[in-house]
Amino acid sequence: MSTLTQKLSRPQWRQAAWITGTAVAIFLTFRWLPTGTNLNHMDFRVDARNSIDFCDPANPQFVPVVTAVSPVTMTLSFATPPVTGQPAEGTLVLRTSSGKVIEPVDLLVAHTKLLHLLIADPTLTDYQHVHPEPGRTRGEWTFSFTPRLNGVYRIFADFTPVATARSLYSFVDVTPSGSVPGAAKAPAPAWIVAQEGYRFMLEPAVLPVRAGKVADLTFSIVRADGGPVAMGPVMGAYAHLVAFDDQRSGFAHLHPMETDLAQLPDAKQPVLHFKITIPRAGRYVIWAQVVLADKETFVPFWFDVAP
Ligand SMILES: [Cu+2]
Repeated sequence: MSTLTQKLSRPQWRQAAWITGTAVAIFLTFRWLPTGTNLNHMDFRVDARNSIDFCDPANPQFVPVVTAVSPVTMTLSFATPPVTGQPAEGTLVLRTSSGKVIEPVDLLVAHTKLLHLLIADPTLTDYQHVHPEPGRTRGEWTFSFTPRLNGVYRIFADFTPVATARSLYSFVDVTPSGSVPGAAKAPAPAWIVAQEGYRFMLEPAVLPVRAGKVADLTFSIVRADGGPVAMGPVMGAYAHLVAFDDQRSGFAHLHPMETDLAQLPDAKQPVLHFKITIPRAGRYVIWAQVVLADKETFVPFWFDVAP
């Protein structure tokens, strides 16, 4: 009989048994408790040369979502087929390249939401930004949007997996039936837009904006009547900018340098600063999203990027 067993008295044995039992119970409890995401970074790996690069929020790049291979596919279904001009109730499922569905527990909250949908019509004159909610079935997300124009709508998904902690994207196209008369047409390039009693300005520090060069943008608003501009937070910032190329091959999601919501922008002429790098020359639109006097407002700035 080993020396240890000889040395331990009955109470000591009982104590050792208690400690071991408790340790096993704690271990099993932790094993049993949901540990958050069951996905790991391998679920987000794609063996393709042109796979999507995870995006660094500090240095927003334009991501060619359509041409790059994403490790996540998005499927979409509607309660009833979408019709132009009518609300469409959609259900989407995100699946990793390993076939696993992506649930709320698998995503980090980014800009106050788990999942962002950026929706645009072919002319990029109907841009909408919606936030799906988890559906009743695991892996399902539900949302609603009203296509205002004709043609093939592109729905980009923007999310941040817990497993990678970096933004990732996917997209799907949907064609509402029905149509509205007339063809929408993108306006001419302009860095100043008058809309809803406001003047919106987006000023690049250097013109023209050149491909591959960081562009410093200053966004500001004044009221046409000179009154105060009541800006409210949207997705944890005072403005969000989303840039698309006119082919909708991808986008860049920009957030202001001014991240402290306690720092209210100037009431007369609020000013926010952004950075963007656009890899290729061409025609682009930046949609600015702000909340003014509690009303969500979207403003398009069309511009050309020089080679
Ligand atoms: Cu969002």
